[in-house]
Amino acid sequence: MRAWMMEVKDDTTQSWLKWRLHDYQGYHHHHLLEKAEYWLGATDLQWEKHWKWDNSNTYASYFKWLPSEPNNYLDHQNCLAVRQRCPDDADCIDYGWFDDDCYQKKFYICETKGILRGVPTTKAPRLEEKNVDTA
Ligand SMILES: [Ca+2]
Repeated sequence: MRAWMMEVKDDTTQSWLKWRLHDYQGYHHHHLLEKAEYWLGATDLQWEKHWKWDNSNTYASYFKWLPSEPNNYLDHQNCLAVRQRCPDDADCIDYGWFDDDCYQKKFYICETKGILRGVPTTKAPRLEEKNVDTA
């Protein structure tokens, strides 16, 4: 079955992702997950500051950036990721977004068409967790 890097285009999907990652972490209790960062499927590689979802080839209009993000640090951060680990700011967003160097190794989240809570949908994200750094 074809799968692609997850696209988060609205608050419902963002909330679902947050809930699912909390659920996953609660289940596994693995130290690697405590500070885990996960790639999503958007980049601004083609046009700086214009984030495009890769699979649907559409520019993002919904964002959930962490404070001070995206910062395009060293002019070298063009891929989109989420993390739970927050700065101490009161306004920190749990599993908010940040940009990072595309060559960094992180977990990543893919989605595919499938079944979500028993309801057939055309776009039901399903988590597939893999640590690419297991070699
Ligand atoms: Ca960038």
